[in-house]
Amino acid sequence: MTIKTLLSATILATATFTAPLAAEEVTLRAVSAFNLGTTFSREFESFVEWINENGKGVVQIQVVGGPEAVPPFELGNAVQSGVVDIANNTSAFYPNLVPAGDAIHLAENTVQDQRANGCFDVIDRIHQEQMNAKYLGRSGDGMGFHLYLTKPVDGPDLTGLTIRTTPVYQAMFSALGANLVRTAPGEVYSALERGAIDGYGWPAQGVLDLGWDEQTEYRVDPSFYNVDVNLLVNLDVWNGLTDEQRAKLEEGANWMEALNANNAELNKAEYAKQAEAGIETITFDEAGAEKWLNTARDAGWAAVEAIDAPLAQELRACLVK
Ligand code: 173
Repeated sequence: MTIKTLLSATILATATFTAPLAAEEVTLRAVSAFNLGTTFSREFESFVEWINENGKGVVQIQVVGGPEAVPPFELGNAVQSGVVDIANNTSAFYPNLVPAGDAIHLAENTVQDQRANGCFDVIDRIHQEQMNAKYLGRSGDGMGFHLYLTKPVDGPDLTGLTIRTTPVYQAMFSALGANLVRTAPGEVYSALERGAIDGYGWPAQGVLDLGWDEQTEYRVDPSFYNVDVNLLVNLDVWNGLTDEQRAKLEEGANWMEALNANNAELNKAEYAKQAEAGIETITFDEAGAEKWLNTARDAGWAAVEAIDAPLAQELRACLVK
């Protein structure tokens, strides 16, 4: 038995023992796709603390671990099958399950706007139908993605560069001529160190947390898209909870989403720290920036349309206003 199988079996066994009984406190087991204590797990861990504080006697969450517990690209399957009850995961790590999930990072409005205009329900519906998961909430709003490089570029042309990607950057960077290598975050540092890649896509925040600044010379501005890091609950587990337990989790998710408003300040602070760490900013001129952002948007939506045109249209209508 491998460690992973053992871990899965342990989680499964424990989950069975804690299967919800009416009106009793239930403990849900959660895994994050991102290293605990780093950006993209932090809001999730705050959500867990909030639930454990405010959900006493109703619902509790036990964090089992990060990518060392379940590899990021397998976490979608783990929440789908119920090996974990809750996942903190970005749509880019489960394109096999919800291919049109790529649309979420193309959003130009906030998750609060999407709750108000019905888009959140569409996103929830596709997660339920395609992934057997309740889409509970989102962190990351208000933060864009960047291209980080070990060598300079002088415009939006990535010909000849080998760039680490995920589905987030795939359509855009390949439209701009890059060679792409898809890896989990855990492989980026050594790929840079070996010179196997000339750069990587990553959000505005988190580079220093992961120590990648040691291997990074440049950040390309402007940023594009909107980060999505999602709270997903196995649908069978969700359906087995009481109304009170579900309401508490929803309340916690709303509380977590309010934290997204801090990202504007956090982005600025992170850019200052990157500069201090010696990362230079390459800022395209107006025409370059326009091409960069238009390619991001157009190639991004074209990729979602190629996956499911009617769904792309439905999502675009409520994600861009
Ligand atoms: O670059 C990535 O690994 C990625 O797609 C992502 C998405 C959201 C948050 C952090 C990283």
